[in-house]
Amino acid sequence: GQVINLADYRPTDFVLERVDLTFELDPTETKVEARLIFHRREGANPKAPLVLDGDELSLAGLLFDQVEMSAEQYTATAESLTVYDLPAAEPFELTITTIINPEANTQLMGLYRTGGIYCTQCEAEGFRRITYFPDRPDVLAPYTVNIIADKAANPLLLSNGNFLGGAGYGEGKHFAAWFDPHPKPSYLFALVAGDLGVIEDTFTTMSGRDVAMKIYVEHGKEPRAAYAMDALKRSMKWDEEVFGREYDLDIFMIVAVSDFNMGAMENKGLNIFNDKYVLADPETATDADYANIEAIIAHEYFHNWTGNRITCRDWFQLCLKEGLTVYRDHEFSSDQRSRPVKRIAEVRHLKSEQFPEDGGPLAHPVRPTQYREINNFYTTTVYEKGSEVTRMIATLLGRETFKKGMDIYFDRHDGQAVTIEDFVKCFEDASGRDLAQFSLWYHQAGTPLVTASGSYDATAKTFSLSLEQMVPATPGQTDKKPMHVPLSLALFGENGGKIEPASVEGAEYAGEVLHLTGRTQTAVFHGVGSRPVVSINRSFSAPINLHFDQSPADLALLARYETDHFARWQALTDLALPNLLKAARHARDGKAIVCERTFIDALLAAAADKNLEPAFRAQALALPSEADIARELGSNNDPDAIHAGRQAVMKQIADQGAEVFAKLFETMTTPGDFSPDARSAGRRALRNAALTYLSYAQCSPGHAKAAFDAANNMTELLHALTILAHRFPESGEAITALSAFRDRFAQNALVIDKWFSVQATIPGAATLDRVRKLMESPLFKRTNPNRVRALVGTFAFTNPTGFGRADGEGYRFMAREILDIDQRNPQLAARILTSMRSWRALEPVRAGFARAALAEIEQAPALSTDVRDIVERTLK
Ligand code: B3K
Ligand code: ZN
Repeated sequence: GQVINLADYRPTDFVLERVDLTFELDPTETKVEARLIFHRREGANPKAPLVLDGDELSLAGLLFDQVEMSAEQYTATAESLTVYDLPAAEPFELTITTIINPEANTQLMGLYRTGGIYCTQCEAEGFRRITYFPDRPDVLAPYTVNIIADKAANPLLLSNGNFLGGAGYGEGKHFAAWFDPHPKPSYLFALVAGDLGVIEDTFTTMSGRDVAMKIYVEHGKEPRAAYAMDALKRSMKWDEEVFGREYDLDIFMIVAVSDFNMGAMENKGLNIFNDKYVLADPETATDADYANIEAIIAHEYFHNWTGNRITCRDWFQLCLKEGLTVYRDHEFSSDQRSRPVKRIAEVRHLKSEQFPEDGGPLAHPVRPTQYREINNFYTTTVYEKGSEVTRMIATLLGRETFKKGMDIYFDRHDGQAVTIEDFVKCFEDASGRDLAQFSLWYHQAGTPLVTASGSYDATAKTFSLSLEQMVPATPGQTDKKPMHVPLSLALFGENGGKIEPASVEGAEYAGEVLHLTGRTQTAVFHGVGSRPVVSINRSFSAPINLHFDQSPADLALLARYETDHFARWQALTDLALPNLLKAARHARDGKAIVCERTFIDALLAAAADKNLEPAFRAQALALPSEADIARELGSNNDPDAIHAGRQAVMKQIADQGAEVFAKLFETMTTPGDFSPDARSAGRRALRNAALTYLSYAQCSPGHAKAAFDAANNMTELLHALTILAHRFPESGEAITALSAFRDRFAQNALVIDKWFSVQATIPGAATLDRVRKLMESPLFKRTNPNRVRALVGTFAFTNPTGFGRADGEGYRFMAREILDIDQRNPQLAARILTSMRSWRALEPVRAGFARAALAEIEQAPALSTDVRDIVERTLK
C-alpha cells in the first residue's frame, strides 16, 4: 500500500456513461460480465490509456465494441486493467469478464457468501474485487443488473433501483433484472441472492407516491424485524418534515446478514445490515439494542440524500457524507426520544471513543489529506467529530440559516460528487459569514483545550471571562492556528436564576453563544448585579476539553438549577471527576479514600429528584468509566489503581444512598406489556443503576440474583447478570446465572454475543483465561465478525484491568489474535488493533509490554495493508 495524497486528486480521463452487469452466480465460480460505456473526457490527453482498478482479479475476457481485443491492446494484472489506443472522442463499449469465488472471500469485501446468502460490500474499494472498474466515488453512472442463479437455492435475486422483470432461465435457473436510474458510484452497488423471509409495508411519500418497503431476514425471524420497519417509516417521515427530503425509488429494501464487517451499508435502495442492527424482540433485545437499531436504520436511510444523491468527490471527503449523516441521525433520535439524554449519550461516546483517538498516535483531521488504507479512516473522528463540526455550523448560524444552507446544498449539488469546501460554501452563501477560520475544524486534528477563568467586579457590575485556547500537536501537525469555537454560555445568580447581561464586550455573544476566535480573548459582561456562576459549553456546543476551576458549590448550583440538562449532567460529572482521580492516586499509594460530601449530596439529590426524567437520573448515576479516568489522568496509568479507586467511590455513594437506591429499585418498574419506548427504557435504566449501587451497599449477590430470577426483559436480565459476573464472579449465583443464560439463549447468536461480552469485561487478571476458554466454546466462531468483536474486541476495548493486566499477557494474547484474524479479515484485525492506541499513557512496565506486543505484530511476515498501517502509526 502506497500513500495516497489529497493534493494529487485529478478527474478521470474517461467518463463512464452506463454500466450493464450480468452475474451468473455460483458459490465458487461466479461469472461477472461488465459492459461499460465510456467516452474520453473533453480536454483529456487523446493518447491516455484507460486504467481500471482490480483487486485479486483475473481477466477471463475483454471485448471492445463486441470484438475480442488482442493481447497487445491491454495489460491485465490482479490489481489493474489498462487498455490502450482508445477513441479520441466517440463513446465505446468494453465488455469485461471475470470469474470470482464468493465462498473463498473471507475479507467480506466484494461479493461473498454468508449463511448460504450471496451478498456484497463495496464501500470503500470492494467493487474492484468483482470486476475491473474505475472504482472511485467521483465516477457516477446508471446501472442495469442482471442476476442469473439456481432458482431453488436462490428464489430471491436483488439489486439496486427498481425491479425490471424476471423469468426462468434454462434448467433449474432463473434471472432477474434491476435498473437504477440514479447515477451512482460503484461503492453503492449491491447484490443479494438467496432464500430469505420478508416483512413488507408501504410508505406514501409527501408528494403521494407509494413506496414498497421490504425487510429481508432469515426465515423464522420475520417478527423480529418489526421494530426496524417501524423505525424506517419514522425515518422517512422525519426526513420529509425536517429536511424536506423525499425518497426517490419505487422500492426500499433492507437485507439482514449475519457476517458483516460493520453496522450497515447504505447501498442505493438496497441497504445491507449486520443483523444485530435489525433483529429485536422483548425477550432478546436490550433498550440499547432498540435505540441502536432505530439510529442505524435512520442513518442508512438518511444517506440516500447525504451520501448517495450527493456523494464524495474522493475518499478524503468521507466526512462530507458520514459526519453530516451522523448529525442527521443524532437529530432524529433527539426528536424521537429525549434531547438532553441523547446529547449526554453522544458526548459520553465522543469522549470515550473520539477523544482518545484525537489525543493519540492515530489522530487525524476530520478531513484527512493522506492515507495508506482508506478502510482505516472510517473512524470516530470522521464520523462523530464530523457530526460535531456540522452541529457547530448549526449553532453558529442558528436553526433557520442552517436549514437554508442545507437547502442550498441539496439544490446545488444533487447528482454530484463534491468536497467539504463545496459544503461549507453553501453555509457561507446562506449566512453571509466567512467560515474560513471555522473550517480549521476540518483540517486541524487534536481536541482543543480551552482554559477559562472569571472575575467579578461588584462596583463596576462587570464579569470578565478570560479564555485561552490551545490545539495540541498531533502526528504531522505541530503548529496549530486558533479555531472558531462556539461556546454556548449562560450566567446564573446565587439563587439559581439566569442573569441576562446588559451588554458584552470583547467577543461576539448572540443567542447565548459566545464566539471564541482568538488564541486568548476576554469577554466582559456588563450589568451583572451579583457574582455569577458561569455555565460554559452548554449542550457541549464545541467538542473541546474545558479547564475551568469551579468550586464544588458552584457546580452543585449548576447541577441543580441549569436550564440546560446536559449542563446539569456536566456539572455532576465535574463534581465526580476530581474525586475519582484522587481515589485512583490514593489507591495506588495505599492511602484512604474519602469522597467530598458536596459531590455525593448533589448526586443523590439528582437521583431522587422526581422532576427529572429517569433516563437523565440514570445517566447522572453512571460515573465516568475507568477509561475516562485514565484519559483525565493522562499518563503513567495503572488500571488496577484506577479500578480500585472507582470501586471505593461507588461503595461510598452506595452506602450513603442506600435508602434512595432501595426506593428507586422498588418504584422504577415497568409493569404491563414490554414497550421499547424511551420513557420505559429510562425507568429500566434508573432501576438498573439503583441495583448496581445496592450490590455495592450489600456486598453480596442476593439482590442481583433476585433481579436476575425476576427479570422479564433483556435489559434487566442482562444487567443483573452483569452485576453477578463482574462483582461476584466466583459465587455460585454468578456461575449458575451464566450457565442458565447460555442454555436459554444458545440458539440465538446475538444474545450469546452479550454472554461473551459480559464475561470478557469481568475485571481482573483472571479474565484472560476465561476469554481463551470461551474462544474454544462451540458457540464461538472465529470467522464471524460479531462473535470476534463481542469476545476479543470487547475484552481489548473495555476491560482495562483484564486486557491491561500487569504481566503483559493480555497484550501478548492480542498480538497473536490480531495476526490470526488478519489472515482472514484485515479490516476486522485492524479495527481491533486500535484498542492499543493509548499504550503510551500506561505506566512504564505495562507500556513496555504493550510496545513489545505491537513490535511482534509489526515484525510478522505478510501483514495486510490495514494492519501494517495501524501498527506503524501506533508505534511511531
Ligand atoms: N458507509 C458505511 C461504512 C462503510 C465502511 C467501509 N469500510 C456505513 C455507514 O457509515 O453508514
Ligand atoms: Zn454512514
